[in-house]
Amino acid sequence: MVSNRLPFTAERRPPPEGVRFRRSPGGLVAALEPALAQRGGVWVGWTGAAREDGDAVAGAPPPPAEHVQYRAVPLTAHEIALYYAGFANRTIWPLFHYFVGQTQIDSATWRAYERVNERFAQVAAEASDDEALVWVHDYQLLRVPHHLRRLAPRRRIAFFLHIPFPAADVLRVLPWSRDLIQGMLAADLVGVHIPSYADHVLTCAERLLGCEVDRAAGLVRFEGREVSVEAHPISIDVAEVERLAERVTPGAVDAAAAPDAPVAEILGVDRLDYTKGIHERLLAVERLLERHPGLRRRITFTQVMVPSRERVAEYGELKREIDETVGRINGRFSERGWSPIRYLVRSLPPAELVALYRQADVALVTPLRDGMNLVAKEYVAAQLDDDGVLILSEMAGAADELQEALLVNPFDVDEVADALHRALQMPRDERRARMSALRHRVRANDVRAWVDRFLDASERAGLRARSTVASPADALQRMLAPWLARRATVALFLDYDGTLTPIAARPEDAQLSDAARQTLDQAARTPNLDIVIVSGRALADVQQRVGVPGLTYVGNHGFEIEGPGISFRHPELERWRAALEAAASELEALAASGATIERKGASVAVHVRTVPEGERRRLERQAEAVLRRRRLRVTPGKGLVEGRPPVPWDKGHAVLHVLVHRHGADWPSRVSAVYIGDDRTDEDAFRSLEGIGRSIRVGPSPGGASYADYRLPDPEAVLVLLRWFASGAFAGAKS
Ligand code: GDG
Repeated sequence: MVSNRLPFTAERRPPPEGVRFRRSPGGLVAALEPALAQRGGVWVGWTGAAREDGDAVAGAPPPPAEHVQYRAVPLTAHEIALYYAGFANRTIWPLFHYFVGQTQIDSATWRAYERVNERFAQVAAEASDDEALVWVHDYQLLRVPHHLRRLAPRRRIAFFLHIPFPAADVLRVLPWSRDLIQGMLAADLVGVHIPSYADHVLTCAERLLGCEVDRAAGLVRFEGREVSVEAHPISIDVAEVERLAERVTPGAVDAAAAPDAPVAEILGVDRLDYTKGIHERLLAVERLLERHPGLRRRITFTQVMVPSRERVAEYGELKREIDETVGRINGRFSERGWSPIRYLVRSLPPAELVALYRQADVALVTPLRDGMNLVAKEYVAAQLDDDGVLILSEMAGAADELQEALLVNPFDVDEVADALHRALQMPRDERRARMSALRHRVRANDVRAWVDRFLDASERAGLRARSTVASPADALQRMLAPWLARRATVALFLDYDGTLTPIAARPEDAQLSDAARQTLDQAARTPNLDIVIVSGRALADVQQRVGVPGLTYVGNHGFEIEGPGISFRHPELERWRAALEAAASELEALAASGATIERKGASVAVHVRTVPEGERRRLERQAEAVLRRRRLRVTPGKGLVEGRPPVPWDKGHAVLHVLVHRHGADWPSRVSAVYIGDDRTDEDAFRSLEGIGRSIRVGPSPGGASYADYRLPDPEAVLVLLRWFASGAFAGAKS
């Protein structure tokens, strides 16, 4: 189990006591721990105390069951500020709850989030083996599946998100939206509360990552794996709520039947949070009292508010605002012996909370947006007499299941006030009909049943992911086909090293396989297919290595181009020839340390892949210094440093030059341009084609960032895709 917090809370006490821990109450912990104990397992999480506050791990309470261990992920106060109070609670939390204007965009907090998620993944990887199932929880850890998959490719991973997953147009506000979806999709199963969140995950995977999606089956094909996306509505510990409710004498007052009855109880229970709609709810109570003066002295609204996220500044401001509104409304309506609002700002013991549930005639659960909302379900479970009315926000995930509640739009103060009035007038028969239906449903999906179902689904998803090794090239074909079918011609640009051939330690060893050459040969004769080989190598070198006539060749990162009807040399080359020669001669001195110097005419490269690792950085620095002195442009590559003329010309310019020269300036309406490459220098071409062509990055990119639309794992997969192009099958889809 991996969650932001271990299942206990840390309290800082004055010395000598220091940090003290208390077990967290709550249904989720109560359900997860027995599941862990039964299978044997480790719970990985943060203790809640900063590393500077002492050895939190040592002071942690022992696990309550045999076969359960706690493993703490240490965080410094600075990391807590950036990762937890920052990215998790000031960026993801507001955005995923549709508070776009309140979403902070700050790359420093993002970097900390990434770092901390990686650390969680490391601890989880160490605490598990390939037989284990790793269950990762919630929005603080969206990147953990990604890092865990990298560290332990065969782990079974399931992820559950406890908050809403937003629509694609909202998610894309975040500069790191793609990273977050990729992070989750590294799991075998992504679980959310309700079908609409699952739909949003599928749409985001499709639109933001270009994944192939099977909506009917709830599957995303991502990096050669099939990921299940499923709705699993969470629930509560029904038996525990019922047990506590039985000890309470019900205080239900039938306000409708006895118009002079002294008091009807309305209840609200929330963590202090702007998503919970507490302020709007108070305004609805005020509106009720304004409109129905007869209800004054006869109703009391109790709001329990548990302080939370005190490290996040917005929560302090919100608290002040709610305090003021409570004071204003009480000031306006209170009379001797009666105040409309009872305001409890603290966490109550579970028995007291359930007593409030049982005694409330009406529960007012009106979040502006909520993943599920457990308070609604707890209130229902506590109504042992099937009495009581639940007013529930349509914006809570719980509204999907709890349709017999009075559903309201929490932003509409009038509507909520009307619903309150209706609840207070509701005939007993209607109350019982509604509440018994609700209670029936909540009892049928207890949190233990939820855990079992989620674990079963994880097993199934893990098995499927292991048995279907979907070919990534096949998936890509299916995605490209409809786009290719819209234009008559395909221009396919292929990088050489790392794309058509695996990267070799010495550049001279990177030979094209016979299979690849035969496929290129066939492709050269395929109608409506224009193949262009693009390389950083000298033009003559790449022409000789591929050796297929009829293709277009781009050498020296675009400075030289040759093919049917085209012969181009960049006009600036002559001017820089002398500087390149001089630099190359000077660089020969590095050969003594094992580097290879490659003179490519329009550029010069120093290869250090053959140099012992400890020496490489020093040689690279020396090479860079020489090139800079000659005023050449220095570009790092995979195991090499290159110098080129300092003119704004790269693979991207060359690709556009070929397209315009061959097909005219308005080529995008007639030609589908596809670029496949693996290197940093290919990113220039990806960027040039953004939106007007399609690009595919081969292998991983450092830090995961790329301008490419799609990915393929290796040159083998490129060859599979190339065969499909060469067969002409891409034209088959044309209508
Ligand atoms: C997140 C999602 C999703 C409240 N006051 C007291 C107290 N509570 C307990 C309630 C309930 C829990 O806190 C609150 O759960 P919610 O579901 O309402 O909301 P979040 O904390 O925002 O939880 C949410 C949930 O994750 C699970 O997936 O439903 O949508 O936002 O259990 O009873 N407990 C005690 N004293 C209090 O005063 N003991």
